[in-house]
Amino acid sequence: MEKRLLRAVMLVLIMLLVLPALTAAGTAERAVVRETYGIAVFVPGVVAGSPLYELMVAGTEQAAAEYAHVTVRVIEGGFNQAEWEERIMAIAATGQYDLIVTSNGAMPFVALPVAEAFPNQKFLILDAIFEHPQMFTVLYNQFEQAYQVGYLGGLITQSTMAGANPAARRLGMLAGQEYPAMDDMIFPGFVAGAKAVDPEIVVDYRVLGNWYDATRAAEITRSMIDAGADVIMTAAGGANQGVITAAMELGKYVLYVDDYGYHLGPGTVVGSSVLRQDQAAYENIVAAVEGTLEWGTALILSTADGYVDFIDDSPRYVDAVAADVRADMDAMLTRMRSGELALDVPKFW
Ligand code: RBF
Repeated sequence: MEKRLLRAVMLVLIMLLVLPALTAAGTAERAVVRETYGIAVFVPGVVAGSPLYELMVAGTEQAAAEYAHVTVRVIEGGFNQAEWEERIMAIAATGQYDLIVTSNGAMPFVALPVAEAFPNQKFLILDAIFEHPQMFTVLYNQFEQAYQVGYLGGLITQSTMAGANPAARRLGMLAGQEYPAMDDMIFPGFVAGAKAVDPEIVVDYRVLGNWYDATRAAEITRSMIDAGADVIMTAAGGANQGVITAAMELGKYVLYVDDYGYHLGPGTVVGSSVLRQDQAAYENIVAAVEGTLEWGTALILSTADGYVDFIDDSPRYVDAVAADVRADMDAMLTRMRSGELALDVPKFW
């Protein structure tokens, strides 16, 4: 009798201890699954100074601001590319994020083992192309983007603008790193744009080897200018400022890409060819939250779609560039925006 009573008391005690915990766990799980939509933005590098990363964060925050239940956490992965996969694996392993948003052409391959390890994890990967049922990728036609600034560079080098050196017929280009999109889409687009103005123009193509060393970027820029280049395109993230500083000192010109850049060197930055990555992030995140995004899609967006464009309505552009150069640039841009001049993305993937 006593034994039975003891057992009954024990059972009641156990139920009192365990039941609330079980209920709490159930509630917590429901809260994660039904009440919040968690987004982790994984930045492969650092945000500050990298135009496409700044635009990705801005677009994500804009989408999240429309929903009370959407949370955003921005995680900077730093410049050690060997660590990125492990960092994303750890983010997925928390189970807290319905969506991981990231950007650059290497990220589908970095994310692939994570997708395989976590079959419910979804990824929005911007500035990249890959087909996978857990991913949605967005590639921009950067052949057209680079063609735009290459064309302007070609016009400027032939012009009577103060810093132009028409005898050399030489432009410069600095890339942070070499990778398929840079070597097979951006660089050839830049060359094609310049040569459309004058087939004799050559491009001095240099690679920095990282996305942050502005001091070294300035040295390389001086060397390109010494060799005769008068207009230099820079795609080097946080190191872009070194290119602008050196060109400013020597009275030469810079072509900036991905985001509005005229304010970074008024009179020196003469062109800004942009990608609407904030818009692409915003729209596709809204669709993901609404449950309408078609996973497995690899989207390609061009100038005629409005996601690649050249900023020609800035007073700084008007002040920096001669009127005849702007008129020739405008004629080309009008054709590209309408789709009359549509340039294919080279298949680099
Ligand atoms: N662009 C940046 O502005 N900052 C970066 O830190 C950066 N890191 C990159 C890392 C890898 C592995 C790759 C493939 C590209 C990177 N880019 C970076 C370049 C970016 O994706 C884009 O191609 C250029 O900004 C030109 O539009």
